[in-house]
Amino acid sequence: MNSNEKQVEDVPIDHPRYLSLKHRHKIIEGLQNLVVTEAGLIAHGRGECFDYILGEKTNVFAKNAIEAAVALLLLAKKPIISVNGNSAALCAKELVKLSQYTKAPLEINLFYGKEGRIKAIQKLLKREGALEILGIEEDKMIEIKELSSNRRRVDPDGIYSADVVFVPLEDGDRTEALKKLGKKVIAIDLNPLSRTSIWADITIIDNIVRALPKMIKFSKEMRHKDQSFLTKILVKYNNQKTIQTALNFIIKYIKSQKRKAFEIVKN
Ligand code: PTJ
Repeated sequence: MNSNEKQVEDVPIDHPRYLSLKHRHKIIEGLQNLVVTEAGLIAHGRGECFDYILGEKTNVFAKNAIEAAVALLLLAKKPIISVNGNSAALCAKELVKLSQYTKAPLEINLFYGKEGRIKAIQKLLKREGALEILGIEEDKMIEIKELSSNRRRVDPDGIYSADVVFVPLEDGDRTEALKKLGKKVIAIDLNPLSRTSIWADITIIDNIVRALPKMIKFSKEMRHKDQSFLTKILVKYNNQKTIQTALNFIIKYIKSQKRKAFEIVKN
């Protein structure tokens, strides 16, 4: 047992922040296995902070976005799920399941292209049953000229030719580039003000660890529905409203927590 595994064992199951600590250790384990990059730890911390002020639950605006996201994935002609280090460390199993239900292949696409990371993520996804993984053949990759980061290198059979790209948890420059290429983008991001959130067509403002199991549940239920049923869900959906509702929720939530904190201090 390594020191991280020992620390996980030491977290008591009745600890008020048990789940949050468990996810932290998954990210640390990912760092030790090369799946996660050092900056991924910082990204996770930023996510935790937003999760806190979202009440650490899937709010109604996130649930509506999840339903619309699944409808869009099921309606897509060529959907793709982009996988990075943090999403693989936290939710490899769920990504594989979602890929199976929505028939959207998985493509590994990393911001930090460190030696051995693609192999480490590939191994993790395979262990969870992934059959087809794109983004792993160096020679096959082509570049998106709208993007200068390492993420510009994409698979011609995946992100490059996809009409709908699902980007759980990532940095903002790519969503903007994908939109410029005429693709529809679905994002999961706890920060409603990030560039990813603002540029995406559908922004799921929730923690990936809660959002993905719900996406799987919706896709199981919705995958046999006809096109007009799925289209109606999309037509009703408004992403600007989602972001505004999330921001209003945060303001209200912080005010209510402030009142609670004062009551505790007074008593
Ligand atoms: O594995 P790589 O090399 O592709 O790199 C991945 C990271 C995440 C390091 C890279 O994409 C990055 O630096 O991302 P940013 O710019 O820090 O953005 C990450 C976004 O994800 C932030 O807006 C966070 O609030 C959000 N976030 C972090 N953890 C979660 C999350 N959103 C949903 N669920 C989370 N668990």
